[in-house]
Amino acid sequence: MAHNAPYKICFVPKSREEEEEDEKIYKSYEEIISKLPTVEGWSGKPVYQYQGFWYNSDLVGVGPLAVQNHFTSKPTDILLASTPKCGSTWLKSLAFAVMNRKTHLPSTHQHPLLTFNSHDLVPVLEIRLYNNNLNGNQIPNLEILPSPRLFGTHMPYTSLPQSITHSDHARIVYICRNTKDNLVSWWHFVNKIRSNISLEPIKLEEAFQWFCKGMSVFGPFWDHVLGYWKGSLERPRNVLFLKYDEMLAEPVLHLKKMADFMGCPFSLMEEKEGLVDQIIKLCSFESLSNLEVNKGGTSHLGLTYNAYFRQGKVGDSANYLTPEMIEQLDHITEQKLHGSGLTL
Ligand code: PAP
Repeated sequence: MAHNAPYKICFVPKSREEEEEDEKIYKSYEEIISKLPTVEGWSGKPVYQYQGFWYNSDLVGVGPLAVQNHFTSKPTDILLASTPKCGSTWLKSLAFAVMNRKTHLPSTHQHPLLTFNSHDLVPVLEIRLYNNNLNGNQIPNLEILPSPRLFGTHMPYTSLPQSITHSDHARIVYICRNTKDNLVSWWHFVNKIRSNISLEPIKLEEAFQWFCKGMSVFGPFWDHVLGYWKGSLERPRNVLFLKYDEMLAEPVLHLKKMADFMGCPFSLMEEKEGLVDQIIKLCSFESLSNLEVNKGGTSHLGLTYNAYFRQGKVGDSANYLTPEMIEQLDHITEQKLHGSGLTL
């Protein structure tokens, strides 16, 4: 890709003193992390446990701590949250297309989603913006980004900065997915990452064990989902809780719900003109996965973007998991979600 992802403008050149200051700050976070429980994770790199959740050090560096200390939300911000492999690539595409539909008609041949993967249009706070491994110890200047700003995150609800969770205005759209498909999608993704760094693939049984112990990436999966679920019950005007499986079944209904929640509902005229359907088509698995950028472009992990597009279906896990694994996962899910009012 010849041009830079739009978010890169927030890494403005800094003076030598400012650079040294950033470096000092990141070093202090590294020190905190060096004292946390750490094990060798599924990618062959250390994973550390911070505030009850597991983070891959190579994937996020000290990102979560930097987000907590430096990110200040604006009232117009929208945060797209998920635990990995629940449909964030899709959610980001939809939200970006909805929010920017006046400047970028979904039917235009110049739409940014046709040349950028959605992760480059909606950067993840702790992975793209505050990740010292990725950005050479530079703290970004997010003030420079035009409002309303769209960000992604995989951080758990309970670890988000208070400027988001205590704001009357900032909104969060969370997407989750049924446990079994999440596990299988994650397992495939893990093996793509591993093969990229010349590691042997891990067996499904092993990924299953990691997952059940809560040590999947940004896991425990169930605690992550429950955090946002509770947030959506306590602050329904600020947290919208979506399920990938339901969105695939009824995309029109959910896209309209999202647009309402994001404060940019579709007008009757827009609906009549077919904008809702155009956005759904633009962001469909078939359209996005066949774009040049998503077939051949490379992500910050060094993976080609096609790693983010596998099947895009509900229920594929049945082709991989044994009846025993299904029973065990269903049992854990039932136990964990018991009494919450949530089913997955
Ligand atoms: P991430 O956490 O690494 O960003 P994420 O996008 O959340 O990944 O999840 C990837 C899943 O979403 C994949 O599911 P699968 O492995 O079961 O196939 C991927 O195929 C699916 N996906 C990606 N884009 C779309 C889309 N446009 N529509 C529906 N599903 C999609």
